[in-house]
Amino acid sequence: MSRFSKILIANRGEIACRVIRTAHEMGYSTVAVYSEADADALHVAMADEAVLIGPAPVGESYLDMDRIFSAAEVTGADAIHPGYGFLSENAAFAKACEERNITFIGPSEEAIDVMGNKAEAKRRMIDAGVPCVPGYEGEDQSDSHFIKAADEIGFPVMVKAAAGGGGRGMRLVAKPEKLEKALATARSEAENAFGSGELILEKAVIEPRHIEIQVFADSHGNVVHLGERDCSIQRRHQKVIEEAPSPAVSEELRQKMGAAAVAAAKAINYRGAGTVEFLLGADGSFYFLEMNTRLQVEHPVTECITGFDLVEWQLRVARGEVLPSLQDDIVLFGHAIEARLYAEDPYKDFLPRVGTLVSWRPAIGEGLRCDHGLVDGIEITPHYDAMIAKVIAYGESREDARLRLIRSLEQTQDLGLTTNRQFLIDCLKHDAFTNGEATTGFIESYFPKKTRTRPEPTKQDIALAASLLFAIQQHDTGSDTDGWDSAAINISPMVVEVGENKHSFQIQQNDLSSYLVRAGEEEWNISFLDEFDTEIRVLLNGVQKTIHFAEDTDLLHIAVGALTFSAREVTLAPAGSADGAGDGRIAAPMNGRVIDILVKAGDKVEKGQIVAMLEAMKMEHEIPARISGTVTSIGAKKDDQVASKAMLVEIEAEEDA
Ligand code: MV4
Repeated sequence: MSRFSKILIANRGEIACRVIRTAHEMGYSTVAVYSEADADALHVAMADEAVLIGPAPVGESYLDMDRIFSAAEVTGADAIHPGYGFLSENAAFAKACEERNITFIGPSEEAIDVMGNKAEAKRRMIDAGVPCVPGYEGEDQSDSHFIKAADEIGFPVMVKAAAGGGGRGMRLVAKPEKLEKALATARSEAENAFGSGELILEKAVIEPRHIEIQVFADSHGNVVHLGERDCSIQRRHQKVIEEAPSPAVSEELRQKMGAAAVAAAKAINYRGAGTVEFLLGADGSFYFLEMNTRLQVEHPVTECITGFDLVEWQLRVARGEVLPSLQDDIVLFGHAIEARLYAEDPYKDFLPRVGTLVSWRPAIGEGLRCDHGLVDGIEITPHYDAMIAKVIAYGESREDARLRLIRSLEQTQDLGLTTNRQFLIDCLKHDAFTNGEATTGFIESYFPKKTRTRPEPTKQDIALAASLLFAIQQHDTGSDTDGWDSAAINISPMVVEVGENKHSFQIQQNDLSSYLVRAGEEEWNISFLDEFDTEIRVLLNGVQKTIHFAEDTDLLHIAVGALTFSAREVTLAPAGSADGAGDGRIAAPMNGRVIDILVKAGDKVEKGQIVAMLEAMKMEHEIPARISGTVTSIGAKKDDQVASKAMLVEIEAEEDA
């Protein structure tokens, strides 16, 4: 049988890390490949060896077979795991591996090929007795034939690209008079996207659930199924939340769908991990949709409820072993839910967001799992998928898993990056999901664009940020220990910018780490207790809580509960006018005592001229004017004890400066 010892993972991100973990556990050595954009990625660090295969664009790196094969050659890798996406369902790649005597950890070239074409796949499934949506998948591609077929099927119908997948090139047609136009656009879209204009027709199933069955086959003729996953919560054919088992599938239905999926795999002589996708109608009828000939993103929920490691199964099958468990020994227990964390903005039409993940702390705890390939400071670039992590929770019941997953997402720290974390929490808390009633229409029905609003921090949250910014500043300048004078009342103005808005506070320091923060009529007593890593315990008006923070140049990213926001101090920032009038406000740079004010109202001053002297941190500080102009007011006098940022001198800029 095929023996291998060194596995190259032709992928990146969380799935590369996932495969490497099991490969190492089983005693294999591993080779990572990476693009220039991924030099600092976790999968590169985890693998025994790593090879740079090219620049960031996928066509010149992860999709380039030649570069992958040369990485295998220089490292002596004798097996390739393709992960998902990229080359995982590329029949030519599977074939090329075989030709080079490299074990492709996946199905045969032929199986990939059959399932790559919807029309061909459907014909094979119908022959195998797998239920398919009534439709037309014949060779006659003329409009007249499609029109006749649609009449027989009955409207509404779906027009789909035979070479398509994941909803691309798909059209819902409600009325006969709309069919010709839909055929024309679908045909040209398919031509452009897949290089083939071949179409099929299907009866449209209304508001279906997306149920898929995990299958596994070895090369000795054994085929099993590992139950279903419900992937109904999607948007634009991108899965968002998946679970196993499905709340809509009874044991009886599971047996039927499982048997159909096993029949599908047997019909094409399948080997390895595969997923048979079905649409499930409200009446319990189910129809074959397509088969994915790879390990899927959402495989962890199946691992949770079966107790199996599916990557281990893949490697065992690839080296010729019999499946570790046969159907009678496969029992499902408990419930698992996975949420996909995307770097995207749910409040701006789910636009992908790039940027630096300043601080990343996945939640840990009983029944929790997080699959990711992230490290602090990693750049999320536009070159690859926006999915950055999968957060998974397991529990005895669906409700146990749901509650754990919500808490896990609330505790996950993804500071610095815009993600869909809060949106995932909102979905998981929605009644339709809670009751197990979500269909593929879930997001459109319950979270339409106009109802999605960004959660905003409260004034109290911002007061907390203001006091933390203040405390960090004092710590950084050393003035928390040297400049603080218990005899003086130090009240500092503090203006904090969050998004577009500025918020003004007065901060009175009561103790080394204790502040009274005021904004108008409101006030908060804030003390900082213990600090650990990126966590700080605060006492806020008598209630202790933990907040998380990370500094990113002048921005402070802060998480209070599930809410994350970023704040910046702008107390001394120019008012914003182009003439820099704000520069005329000369403030104390730190807490201290005024030695002298060297100007008076009405004086003309030159830029750079010393206008005040301050004693702070046991030193004298000369404070210069930042602009030339006329002194308009004086804010302190000799021997005053002043707080950081207190106004000392105000200067109006020269007219013709
Ligand atoms: C359908 C359908 C209704 N009726 N086919 C979308 C992805 C692609 N794999 C097939 N898809 C659909 N095919 C018939 N005959 C509805 C969908 C569909 C869908 C399927 C699964 C998950 C989410 C979906 C969202 C919209 C439409």
